Amino acid sequence: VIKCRAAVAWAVGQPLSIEEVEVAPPKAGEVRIKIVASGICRTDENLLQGLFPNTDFPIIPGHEGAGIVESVGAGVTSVKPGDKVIPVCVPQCRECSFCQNPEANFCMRAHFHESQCLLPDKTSRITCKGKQIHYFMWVSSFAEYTVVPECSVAKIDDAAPLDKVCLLGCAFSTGYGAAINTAKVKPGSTCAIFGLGGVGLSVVMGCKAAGASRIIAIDINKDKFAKAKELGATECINPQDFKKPIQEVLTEMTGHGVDYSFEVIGHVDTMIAALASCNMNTGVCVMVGDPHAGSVVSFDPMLVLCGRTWKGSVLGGWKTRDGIPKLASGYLEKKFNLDALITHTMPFTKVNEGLDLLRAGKSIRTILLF
Ligand code: COD
Ligand code: ZN
Repeated sequence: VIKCRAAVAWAVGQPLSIEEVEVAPPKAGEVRIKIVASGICRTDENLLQGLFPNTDFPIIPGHEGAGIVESVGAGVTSVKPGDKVIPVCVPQCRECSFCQNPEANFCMRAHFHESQCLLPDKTSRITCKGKQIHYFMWVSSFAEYTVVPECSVAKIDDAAPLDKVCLLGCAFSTGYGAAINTAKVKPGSTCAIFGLGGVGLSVVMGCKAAGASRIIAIDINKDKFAKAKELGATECINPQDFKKPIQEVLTEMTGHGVDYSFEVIGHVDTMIAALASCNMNTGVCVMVGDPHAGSVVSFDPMLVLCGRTWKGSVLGGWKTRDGIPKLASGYLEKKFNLDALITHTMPFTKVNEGLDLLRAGKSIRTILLF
């Protein structure tokens, strides 16, 4: 058993508490990881605000981490102690029908199918003050050590800097893949991205890499525009600067709507606005933002009847254990810029300050160092 520190959420709405926890050795099929760095994502904040009703407290948040394998349980073959890894919030079991389908990435062991608040044997390896602590999406990277199933561990290049590639655990992979894999943006096309957080800015990078000639970035916080332009946006607009609905503004700007639109906020109204912003016949709208549990969207069916495509994307469509190592190598080959997403770096014990920066719209990504 390793005694170490972790940021524990004891109940909804409370600040995280830095606690000493006990992390038991990995059982068969499990991997114990020493976390080195972790990003803070909006989804962690949503968890703390109680927006995931099927999630149990006390819990250790964090799902954008990177670390080094400390030890492995019986039967683990894909990683060994000392390997650099990214624990992934969408597993890849390599056995289920989705894993065996080359077009699919939402493994049947992912959280919509199987709760990931506890390990597959319905226990946790982490305890604090005698209480069992729950997992967040089989990652819980706001801890110095975590134990996760082998199907949730991606082995990456030994040369990868963990304080940067941790962003491949969520933000970059989710956004970049939504453009490249899910929308399959074509060269010369026009794209609109709603929401310029770490995920939305990664969509901007994906659209640029795919050769889009017009990339319109949309946010109610104009402080995000400079970074969006740096990463490839050709125009930035704030819906609050217009009297008309933003979908009408975009339709006027482009003639009959964009080729690809992306919702990267998680609000029902911006989902409809994004759908209506792409052209009525060949437009593709990709939903990336996680809607609040229980939200219901109502929309005019004519929006889709004329040919528009409305699709979702989970973790950018990557098969995680295959795709994330390739992205880590791509970063080492300087194929894309993760560093631009990092606005703050701090010791993990300051995690509440990092969350405050996200809430205030002042950070893109804060990297916690362990
Ligand atoms: N119109 C325009 N922009 C808005 C609006 C609005 N009405 N409301 C908010 N925004 C902007 C904010 O100003 C902010 O800049 C941006 O939207 C959101 O950015 P962040 O930094 O708060 O959020 P991210 O980028 O960290 O994450 C956003 C998601 C909602 C995409 C994320 O939480 C999520 O749901 N992920 C997708 C689900 C998924 O694949 N999950 C895998 C693990 S997270
Ligand atoms: Zn995330």
